[in-house]
Amino acid sequence: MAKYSSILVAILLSFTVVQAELPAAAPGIVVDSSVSHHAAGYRVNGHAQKTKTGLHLPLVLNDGKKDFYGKTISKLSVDVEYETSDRLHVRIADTAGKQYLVPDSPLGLVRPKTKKAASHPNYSFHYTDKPFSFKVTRNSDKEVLFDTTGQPLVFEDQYLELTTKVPDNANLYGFGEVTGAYRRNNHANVTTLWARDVADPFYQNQYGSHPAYTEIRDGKAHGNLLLNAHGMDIFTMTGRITYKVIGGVLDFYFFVPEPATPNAVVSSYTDLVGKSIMPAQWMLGWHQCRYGYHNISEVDGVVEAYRDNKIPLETMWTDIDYMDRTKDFTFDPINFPISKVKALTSKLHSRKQRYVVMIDPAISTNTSYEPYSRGHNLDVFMKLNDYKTELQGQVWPGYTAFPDWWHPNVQKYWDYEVDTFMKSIELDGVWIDMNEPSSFCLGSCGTGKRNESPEFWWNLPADDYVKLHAEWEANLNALGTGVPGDSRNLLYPPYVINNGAGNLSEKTAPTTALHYGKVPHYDVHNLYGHAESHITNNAIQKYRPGERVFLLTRSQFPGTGKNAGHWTGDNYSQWNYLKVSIAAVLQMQQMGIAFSGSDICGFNGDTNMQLCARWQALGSLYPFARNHNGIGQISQEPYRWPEVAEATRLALAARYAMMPYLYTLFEEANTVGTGVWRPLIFEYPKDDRFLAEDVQFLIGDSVLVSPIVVENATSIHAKFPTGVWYDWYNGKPVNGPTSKTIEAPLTHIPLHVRGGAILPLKAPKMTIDATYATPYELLVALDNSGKASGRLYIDDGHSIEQPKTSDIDFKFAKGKLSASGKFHYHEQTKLEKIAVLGSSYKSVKVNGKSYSVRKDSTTGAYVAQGFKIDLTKPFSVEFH
Ligand SMILES: *[C@@H]1O[C@H](CO)[C@@H](O)[C@H](O)[C@H]1NC(C)=O
Ligand SMILES: *[C@@H]1O[C@H](CO)[C@@H](O)[C@H](O)[C@H]1NC(C)=O
Ligand SMILES: *[C@@H]1O[C@H](CO)[C@@H](O)[C@H](O)[C@H]1NC(C)=O
Ligand SMILES: *[C@@H]1O[C@H](CO)[C@@H](O)[C@H](O)[C@H]1NC(C)=O
Ligand SMILES: *[C@@H]1O[C@H](CO)[C@@H](O)[C@H](O)[C@H]1NC(C)=O
Ligand SMILES: *[C@@H]1O[C@H](CO)[C@@H](O)[C@H](O)[C@H]1NC(C)=O
Ligand SMILES: CC(=O)N[C@H]1CO[C@H](CO)[C@@H](O)[C@@H]1O
Repeated sequence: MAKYSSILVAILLSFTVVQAELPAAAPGIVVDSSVSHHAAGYRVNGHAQKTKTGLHLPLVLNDGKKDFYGKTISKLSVDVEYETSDRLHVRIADTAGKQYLVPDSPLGLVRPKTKKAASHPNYSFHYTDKPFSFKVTRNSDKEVLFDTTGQPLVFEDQYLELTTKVPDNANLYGFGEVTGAYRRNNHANVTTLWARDVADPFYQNQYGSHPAYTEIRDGKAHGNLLLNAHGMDIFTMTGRITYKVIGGVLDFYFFVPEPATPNAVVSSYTDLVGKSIMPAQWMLGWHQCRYGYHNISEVDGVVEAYRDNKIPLETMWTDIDYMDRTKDFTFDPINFPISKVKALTSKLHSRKQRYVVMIDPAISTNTSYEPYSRGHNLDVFMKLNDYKTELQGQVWPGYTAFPDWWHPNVQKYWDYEVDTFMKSIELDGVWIDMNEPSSFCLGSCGTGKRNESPEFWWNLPADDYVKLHAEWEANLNALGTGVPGDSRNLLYPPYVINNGAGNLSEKTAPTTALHYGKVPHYDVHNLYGHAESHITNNAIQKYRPGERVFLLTRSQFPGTGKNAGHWTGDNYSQWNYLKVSIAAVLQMQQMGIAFSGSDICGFNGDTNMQLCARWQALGSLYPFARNHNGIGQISQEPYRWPEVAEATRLALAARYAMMPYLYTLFEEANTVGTGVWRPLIFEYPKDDRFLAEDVQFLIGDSVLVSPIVVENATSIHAKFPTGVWYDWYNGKPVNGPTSKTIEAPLTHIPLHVRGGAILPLKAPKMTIDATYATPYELLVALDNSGKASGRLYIDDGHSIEQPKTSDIDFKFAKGKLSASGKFHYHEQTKLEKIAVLGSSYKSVKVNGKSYSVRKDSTTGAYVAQGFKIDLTKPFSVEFH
């Protein structure tokens, strides 16, 4: 949830004093003065050494200017590993090994240790000796993908700088988490990565940090990851990308798949960082939440109202409202007494519905609060730079301690708290918020005053806040700007990244605070939420062994997708936020966090009927679909307006009908890595019309969505890729490539099915369980040559281990539909309906028996039914 109103944001901005000589300026202004063009640079010292996995190059510093923003490190090692045929690893690190590295698995990458160099890689690595520079090229067309020639290389303890040349109009996608257009500005822009609790400002640093991009050049794609968790500014300027990083090493991975498709880049990227979590089927149902439900009867009332209004509801949620004085793992004894919460979860479970609540990392330091004393006794909280005193920041319950996810006791601690809590109400899933981590004060404001109740800064008169802030700052400064034994200035590193909050420690833990092993928060800040998602996922697995985990996290890093899903944070109930929610979800798909979505109808500010109707329709198709509202705003459950209710019923009917298709896409995200939602340019990389398209998009490769994101609009001028596209509702074909105005009255979201696709479907019901109990249907959408194909993945829908699964390939050609593949799952429901778009038929022969085919006047399809085809073995049917 958000904590700032816009007035307070204005107060905050008045604090953003920028030191004039520094290259980064206030958010929103790019000042990329490349002083480092005078940098000494490095040269290869002696000979390159061939290693088992690639190449080792020792570097030494040239003569010239140094110590720009830290202490220059004169001896470096370049290690080049030809990890796989499509993945190259180039690490430029200090030879002494003192700089912080992103930890290995489980927090870091999932790669097995490379034993020998890939024998026929798709790329080549080239370097020059003096000054040292390097290039990565793609072998198939000799294209230069990354090139540091003639660009400075700076390597200091608190400042790394490296530049690659790119084409002047490079099509760059990624560098998230950012709110804005999907294709990134390639002319003059800075993307700052420093995890931050803020309500989705455009083009500023926010909750997650992904120093990775995909570039599409002449229809071909490649990708890049800088595996570094430090604060950084990434400048995308005409003709180049410049990284300015305040610590760690230059650990680059290049993804060069063949064929060079954007989807293959995502697949290659997620081979390294980890594949997206496999959700249980119920998680793909509709979710309802708000911050500001006053009591459990109000929550129960929402559940009943959904039912009365015949709108599907799978999962009911509660924000921090349920807690006793906003303390984790507690229940408000008056408004959310545990017995009544338990009664609600029991009722939900009896109706095959679920319940999820929020947990924050910050633990109240109230001395009579047991989760605190247990954590304190296990010594699991973050410390100040004396490595003794607990850090005490401020979050919702007042002064709080922050679990150190790196502490050897923390898993045991969190397992107990999470398990006890979840058991107490048979909770189905957990939502972790505020894990950048967010803190409402600067420094350790609670030290020595844990039993007082601090006021929230935004409730203070501006003058008082200024005084209080000065006091916090003085206390923090008094502790020193670093940690003993580390010469770095951790509070005020000389290079000032473009952090929208100002100094690095604003609104979060101080960068001088220590984690286990005396690791300063400075080095792991961007990993904090990611680490929490790992520890929490483990804890939930112990609570329900063998069951897939429902976990949603706000902060993320490369690889978080293997632990959790993500919602895009505290957006606003405004049309521009409806629009950019699409880019935000596409960005998460590319980063391997397939289970993602935005707060439907908007979080901050009041929504309205028209906006909510359009958002419900689009949001019903988000990979993770949840209506969520802020405190103090008008109610926005879909049944509050008849039009919104109708838009929701229609769009959710499409989602629930497509559930087997959607679930199959999630399985692909979990195994191959491809997105559940895909930008059109990822499927049609040669169609330049789609380079900057971020309103229309695809679900998988077969369903085109053309949503309305503009106030008062009742149609969209939609672009269609090559081939035939059938209207989902009436079957009318559109022949692409073309553009066409599609009518979209208030309750309607245009959807088109690709000719050539076979979609496995179910009949939509009020819950996922009821939907899955209906028979299967196939929608066969023929291409212009009368062919189609599709895939269906089946398992039990909820267990982590799946000994017996089915993976069915459907093919349709010359009137014959055949199913082959793996049929190991004992599927009970049968295939009872086949609908064909694109050709007319009179009858179909199934198991030697003939059934008539009729034309459905609504959907325009030729429909055969009346049979029961077993999905446990291959079959074929013939249409005549
Ligand atoms: C950052 O910290 C310095 C040193 O305490 C202070 O002078 C400056 O005002 C701070 N900037 C902001 C934006 O708070
Ligand atoms: C980055 O690009 C966007 C979109 O072009 C623009 O709105 C924004 O102001 C730019 N940011 C900076 C810091 O220049
Ligand atoms: C890409 O790598 C694979 C695996 O080594 C190889 O089979 C293929 O020929 C390569 N493709 C190109 C175009 O280099
Ligand atoms: C619950 O909250 C609603 C909305 O504020 C209020 O109308 C109702 O009286 C409350 N019920 C109970 C039992 O407190
Ligand atoms: C600490 O918790 C106790 C018991 O819930 C409560 O009475 C007390 O007011 C709390 N103190 C603070 C400072 O919140
Ligand atoms: C939408 O229509 C309303 C009512 O006519 C009008 O007040 C509003 O300005 C329109 N919005 C836009 C973006 O045109
Ligand atoms: C905190 C913040 O950045 N809020 C922004 C949300 O969006 C509105 C409208 O775009 C902006 O005016 C706010 O500044």
